[in-house]
Amino acid sequence: MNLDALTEAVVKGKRKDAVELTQQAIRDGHDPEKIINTYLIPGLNRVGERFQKREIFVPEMMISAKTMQACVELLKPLIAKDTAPALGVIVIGTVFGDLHDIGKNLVKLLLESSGFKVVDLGENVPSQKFVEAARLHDASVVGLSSLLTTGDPYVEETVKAIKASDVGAKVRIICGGAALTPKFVEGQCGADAYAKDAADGVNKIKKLLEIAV
Ligand code: B1M
Repeated sequence: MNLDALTEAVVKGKRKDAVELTQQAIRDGHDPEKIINTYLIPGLNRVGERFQKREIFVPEMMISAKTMQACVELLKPLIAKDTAPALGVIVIGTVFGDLHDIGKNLVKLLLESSGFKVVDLGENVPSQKFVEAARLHDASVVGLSSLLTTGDPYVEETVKAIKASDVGAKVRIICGGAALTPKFVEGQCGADAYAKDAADGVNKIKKLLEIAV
């Protein structure tokens, strides 16, 4: 089965087709993580390019995002493993002013399937909420997601607020998302790690916590 049609269905926001193609791919035994990384994410990347060229507008981008989310919902149970949350607590959220949550949700899914407990603060999260949640849940790591370049000041503010707080000495901070670079995250903001994608995020968190990868 040619799964390029799945990418095309995401680009065009054809939710019914995309869901049927995902179901077919599952039946054919395709690896769920590969379906996401090789066919769904590239579809949304193309949507982003078309948006940038003003070939499409926010409503179309929203329809494609919902199409992708419907497919991920089908794949989730196949990725999530029933492991005991023994590896530590990760507080995760998208920074203030940013409503993008698809990437963050993928990071959450992979972390949970790797045995972490994840406290998801959602989107548009003010810096103090990260600090309070880290304290309340005795988190080992706080993860920030940021897709908009206008979110850079909030990434910096949040990292600095956590570092300056009573939990700052204990909690490690990792940041990821299309708007960020390792130089900005680790250099300017002073976070402990930058992650380029969800799998890299899980590996870097394990390294920060000295858990064998
Ligand atoms: Co928006 N948007 N959007 N958008 N959107 C981008 C990000 C953009 C790059 C599109 C473009 O112009 N090419 C652009 C940002 C430009 C910039 O700042 N430089 C943009 C814009 C401008 C906007 C609006 C301002 C548009 C407007 O209103 N005029 C607006 C902002 C709203 C807001 O947030 N305040 C907006 C709105 C939206 C929708 C609501 C329509 C929708 C989001 C729906 C949702 O998330 N529920 C949307 C979408 C879908 C996109 C694109 C097309 C796709 C994003 C996505 O989900 N990608 C995006 C273009 C693009 O990224 N190519 C775009 C798939 C996802 C799996 O990837 O999120 O990058 P990503 O996550 C990856 C990695 O980055 C990493 O791992 C993930 C998986 O491997 N990662 C982490 C992410 N977080 C991590 C955290 C970690 C570790 C790794 O550790 C904690």
